[in-house]
Amino acid sequence: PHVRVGVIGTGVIGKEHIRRLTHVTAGAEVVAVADVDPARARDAVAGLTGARVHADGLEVVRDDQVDAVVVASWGPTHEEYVLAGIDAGKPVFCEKPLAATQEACVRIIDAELAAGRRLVQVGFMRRYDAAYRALKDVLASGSIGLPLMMHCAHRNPSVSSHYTPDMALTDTAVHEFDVTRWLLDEEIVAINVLTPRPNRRGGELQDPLLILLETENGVLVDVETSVNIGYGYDIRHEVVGEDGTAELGAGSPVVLRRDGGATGPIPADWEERFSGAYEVEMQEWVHSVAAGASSGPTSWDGYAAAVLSDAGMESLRTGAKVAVKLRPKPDLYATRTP
Ligand code: NAD
Ligand code: ISE
Repeated sequence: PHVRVGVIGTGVIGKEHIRRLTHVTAGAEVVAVADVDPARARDAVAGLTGARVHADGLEVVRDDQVDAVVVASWGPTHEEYVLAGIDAGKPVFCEKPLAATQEACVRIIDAELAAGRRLVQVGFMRRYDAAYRALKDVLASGSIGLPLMMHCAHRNPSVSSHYTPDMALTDTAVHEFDVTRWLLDEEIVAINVLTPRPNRRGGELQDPLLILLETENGVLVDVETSVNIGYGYDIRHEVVGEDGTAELGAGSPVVLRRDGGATGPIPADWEERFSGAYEVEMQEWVHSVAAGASSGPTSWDGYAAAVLSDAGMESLRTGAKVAVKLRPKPDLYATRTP
């Protein structure tokens, strides 16, 4: 069946999701949108006949013509819309972070438990990226033995003036928190955030960060976040195993050699690097909505990432390693999703 989608938040990624749902995803149609900036909402559906513009995101959730909701507004506003979606019994695709605090994520989990079913998918799109999926397949094959360490880099060319110091954890490293849990299939038990010499391009921002994670089985993971690196959007991930290593490829199918040098393009931003992943992510979400079965990263995954973000912020503030403790995992989240 055809899924009628309402989109809340029509900024950079909201507009991209609308474009994908309209022109790329099969079996979906955007029928309603809202943004606190009404001009942005109107602009986002300018070419879509029949799509309604609501004054408020809650009206999108309540709209009878909306079967499922995409939340792509600013992080602190997610909780209200996700809870409204669960209350209305409508599936919600929520961009990361699921909510601004772990307490808010617990409220979302409790609402799903009360509803008795999973309605929420969180936008951790790396799980849908072809290179990350291939890396996970290598780990599962056992060909490099047990994983011992991982080295990760998350580099953005620049960030907007709205980017606050906490966002290096809540907005940026949150992807490595999730992908570490997903690749290793175990929880992270400690986090230590170190602060190297700051990059002059970052102004007041503490950038870069070097984040050390420890997992239940003793795997150590280092994560560099550099959000003012200038040269491009660069995502690196290497797993060191007992018998070998596996890492994401450099990305470009073509390397140019001329004038005494070898070069290949580097993506400009997350949209370029992960465009394929967002497409698979949206398609799988729409299929799951049409089938009435949830899939993808859950509220539990959003909660685990939020606990790590909170612990990371404490570590950044105190300079000490912080233990990470999750509440017991409800059975609702026991089955594995992609
Ligand atoms: P953005 O600022 O471009 O867009 C956010 C939009 O939400 C703005 O148009 C704003 O007016 C609107 N908005 C804010 N509060 C609202 C509210 N209460 N109700 C309705 N609309 C509201 O930001 P963005 O870069 O598009 O990011 C949006 C979300 O998507 C964030 O949570 C961000 O972390 C996430 N994101 C995820 C990825 C990814 O790789 N998965 C990439 C970028 C952004
Ligand atoms: C952004 O919101 C994303 O999710 C991107 O994937 C990430 O690279 C960036 O740092 C975030 O601000």
